[in-house]
Amino acid sequence: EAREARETPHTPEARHAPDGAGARVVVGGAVLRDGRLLAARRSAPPALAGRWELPGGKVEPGETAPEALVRELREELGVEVVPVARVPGAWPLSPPHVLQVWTARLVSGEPEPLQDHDALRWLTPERAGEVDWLDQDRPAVAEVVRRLAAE
Ligand code: 9L3
Ligand code: MG
Repeated sequence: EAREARETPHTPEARHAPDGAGARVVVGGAVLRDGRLLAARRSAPPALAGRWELPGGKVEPGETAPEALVRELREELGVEVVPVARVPGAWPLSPPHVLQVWTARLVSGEPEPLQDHDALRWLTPERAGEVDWLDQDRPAVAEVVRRLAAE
């Protein structure tokens, strides 16, 4: 019973720990094409409008993160992507959400800002720092850019 108490995430810390039990995953996609990274400017909510992100959204019950990414990018941008690899790390959003990022290959469609965004840009690694990324996306973007630049 003592062991069970230790392993069961009843504390706020456990619920809100990145990747911990109880965390709700938001998946962002680092969509790549021809050596460029897709950035999307949020139009909502007001607190985030104007900031740039790796497009994506909440993983729903019964979905894996890559499945959610495919669905979100279809809904938000009208494109088909194939998730490639998880970018190591998990970044806290407002509790209980945490951001995980996957690289993804664009396989069909031309991205359009259909919902939640009002602008898109394809950034070369050199220019990835030119947009005002959401704070939580910055470390993942930095890692993706390091990999792109090394290619
Ligand atoms: N969020 C942060 N960075 C991202 C994404 C896709 C999402 N790359 C944050 C913004 C919202 C929350 O996660 O507060 C849920 O995202 P959405 O479902 O509104 O896209
Ligand atoms: Mg979204």
